[in-house]
Amino acid sequence: MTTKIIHFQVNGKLEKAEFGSDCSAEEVTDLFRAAAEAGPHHVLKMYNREGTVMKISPRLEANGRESYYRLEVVASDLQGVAKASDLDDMEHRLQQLEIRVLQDVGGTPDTMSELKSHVDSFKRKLESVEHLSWIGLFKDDNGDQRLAMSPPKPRTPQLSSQEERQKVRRKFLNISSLQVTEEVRELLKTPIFDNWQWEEAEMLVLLQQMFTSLDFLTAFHIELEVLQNFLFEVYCHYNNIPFHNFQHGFCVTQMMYGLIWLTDVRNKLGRTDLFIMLTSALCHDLDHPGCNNVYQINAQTDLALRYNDISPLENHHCAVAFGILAKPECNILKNVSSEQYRHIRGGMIKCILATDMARHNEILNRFRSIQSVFDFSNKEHKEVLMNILLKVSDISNEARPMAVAEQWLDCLLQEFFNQSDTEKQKGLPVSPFMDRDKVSKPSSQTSFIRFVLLPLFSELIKLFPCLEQHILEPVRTALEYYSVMEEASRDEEAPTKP
Ligand code: BYE
Ligand code: ZN
Repeated sequence: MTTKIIHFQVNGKLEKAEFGSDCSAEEVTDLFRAAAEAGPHHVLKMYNREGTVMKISPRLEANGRESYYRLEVVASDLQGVAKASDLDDMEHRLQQLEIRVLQDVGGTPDTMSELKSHVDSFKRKLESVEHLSWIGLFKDDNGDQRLAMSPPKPRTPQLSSQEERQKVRRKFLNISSLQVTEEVRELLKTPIFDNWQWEEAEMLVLLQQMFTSLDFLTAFHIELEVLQNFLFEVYCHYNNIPFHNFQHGFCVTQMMYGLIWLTDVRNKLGRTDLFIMLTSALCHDLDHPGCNNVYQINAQTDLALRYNDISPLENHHCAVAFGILAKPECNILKNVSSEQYRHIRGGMIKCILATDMARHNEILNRFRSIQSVFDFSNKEHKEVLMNILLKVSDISNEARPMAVAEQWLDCLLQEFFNQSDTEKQKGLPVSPFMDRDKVSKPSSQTSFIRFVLLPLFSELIKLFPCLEQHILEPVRTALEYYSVMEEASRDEEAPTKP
């Protein structure tokens, strides 16, 4: 029999484990479980120096002191933890008990009321996460938790399979010659448009409709086939992730299109500026990996290295956009003069880089300072306005009908939670607003609307008062809705005693 020595770090301490080759898998796991002071329902993960997860088994490779592994308790598998349905049962029993106590004593004792309100509040808390089962908090089978909890792949660009994409391409080309109905063409020009009703091939046709109806094909001598190739490539370069996917790119473009039609920028900005705005909107999140700049920088990803921590994502989205345009069959700019190409490229770069929310105040303040003297013939003024219009389109989900907006919020939180889970696994700092233990939909949205959306939208409305009913009013309604929800959950946390 041989003895194996494993050096590993757990809870900040370096430890050494020794076991014989005749040990069972269970014994080895128990050994590490004890070292990590983990309970039977915790999931353990062992990482080697490269950050690769190692299977905890008797065959675990022995290592030296300098090449110690890292042992982490990543999560509880929630077995043995009460679910809302168990609580229903507990509540029922408590009710029975209450009736009996009432009969015996003639009133509900204080301790009983307290107990009841605890069960109530715990139940609501549980229910509020249970309906978020898509986040992956609840297992739906007893499959291998270790597999289920394997670290999320940092990027899944190929998730929408080649085949699936070709199907979308065929359908898009098939239906692209059909007329979009008058009703849909009008809806496309407003924030009440519901993106959830459309499949990807249809969205591509709607994008084609937007480019066509703004006369871009004529103005920039774009052949329809090249536009279609371009749109399809854009679709292919969005990843299959919860929020920053093709649907988001579509929605931002559609909102920009709406803003162009609802305001008179159509007559005040040139065709080229409108083209820059719509195309930037479409490309502004290309190949988004699902984790934000803070993560890229903290995890020292390839993107952060490539762009020296300066807006790595936005630089990347923009670079991918021009990578698509570099393919002749997709180059919707191939027939414009080199001077015009330079102008469009410069404009798109500025617009896309301005979507980095870390620069939100910088850009909003720049707009504030010129808003009262805004001059449509001033090149700099126009550039700031274009940045603002893209920023507004980018974060304007709450200006959409409630049912449309709420689904988007769920997608966003899912992506945020995925990021914070990865951060926890890698021992990186976790942003509190991404922590599933700390955020709730109402509290995040009331602050976001109060401190981000309303100040931004109000500034734009000073320049375009007609936008008030289209974007400011729905956002105010959303704020009321979330405030009521927030108030209700606050009451729940601090039950008022009789
Ligand atoms: C932003 C930055 C990056 C990605 F958690 C998305 F409260 C966003 F902070 N967007 N886009 C729309 C949003 C929204 N962030 C929030 N609400 C939105 O409606 C707030 C977040 C849920 C949180 Cl700003
Ligand atoms: Zn975006």
